Amino acid sequence: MVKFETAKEIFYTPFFELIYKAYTIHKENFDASKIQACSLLSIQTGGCSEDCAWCAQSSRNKTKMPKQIITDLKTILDAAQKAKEIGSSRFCMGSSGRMPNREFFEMICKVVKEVKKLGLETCLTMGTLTEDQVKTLKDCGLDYYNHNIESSPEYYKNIVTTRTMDEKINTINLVQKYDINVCSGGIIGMGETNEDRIKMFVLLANLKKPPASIPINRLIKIPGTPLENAPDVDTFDFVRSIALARILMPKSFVRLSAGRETMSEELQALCFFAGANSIFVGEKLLTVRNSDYQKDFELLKKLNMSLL
Ligand code: DTB
Repeated sequence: MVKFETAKEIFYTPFFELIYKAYTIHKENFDASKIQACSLLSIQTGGCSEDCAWCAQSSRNKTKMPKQIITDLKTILDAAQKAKEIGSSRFCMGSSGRMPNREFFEMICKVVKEVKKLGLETCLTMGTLTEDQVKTLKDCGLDYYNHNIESSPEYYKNIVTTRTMDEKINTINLVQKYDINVCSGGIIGMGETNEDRIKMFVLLANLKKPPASIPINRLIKIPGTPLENAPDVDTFDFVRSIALARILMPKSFVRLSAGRETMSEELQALCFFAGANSIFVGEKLLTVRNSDYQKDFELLKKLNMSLL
């Protein structure tokens, strides 16, 4: 059981000592010259009934993104093939909405099986799941389910009112019960304090099993969302957050996720040093442009790093 006070002490360790410690732990558990590449595709976009303050896809936000669904299997498999060709090992598929409906769910199971045939790991993110749905996803061979806790339980209430943290944890527990790998992390930069960030990582570390993947996103301030004018995150606090995740969850992949397109190469390098060992590659995240993947690969080359 990780205690908040212990995690806080780690977070506020003198900066270089902190990242040195994170790097040391990283090297003990991983080949620190390797970066995992994952790609994203939004299969159902927009029209979401939830009110997540950061999200372009909520119908309650002024972004007013109409619901769009890719129903054509070939379009999805072409995207997966492209992801594989550029070097991704995992294909992550997103669907907006509180919970998948029956028809969509059946289609997605077929998709998972087909994507796996391409030799890619599969990950889905589509909100709250029932136990039956989790069971079905396991039977389909789904490798990972992404369900972020986003922030501390206390701060979560300020940014989402249509879903509780308990509901989130319930889905995560179900996913773990059926032995599907959990991908869960959060967003830094929604106006939360460092204490909230620390609490988020403590909660993740204290799950029945720490998540196998921990996406750490730096908020993309999307115009029309309530967080469009959120204050900038202090760069060193961001790196401290990465280092804390690495130290508390040494065996998990820590993904430097959304927000990389506005990070300098130096900041990304610092994040890798602090223990981040996974990125999203490809033209798009869910609704927003991603960092240029050719540039990503050039950066890895400059750092003598390569894809896993
Ligand atoms: C995660 O933590 N980040 C990804 C993935 N899990 C689903 C999503 C990033 C989305 C960035 C904003 C957008 O494209 O709309």
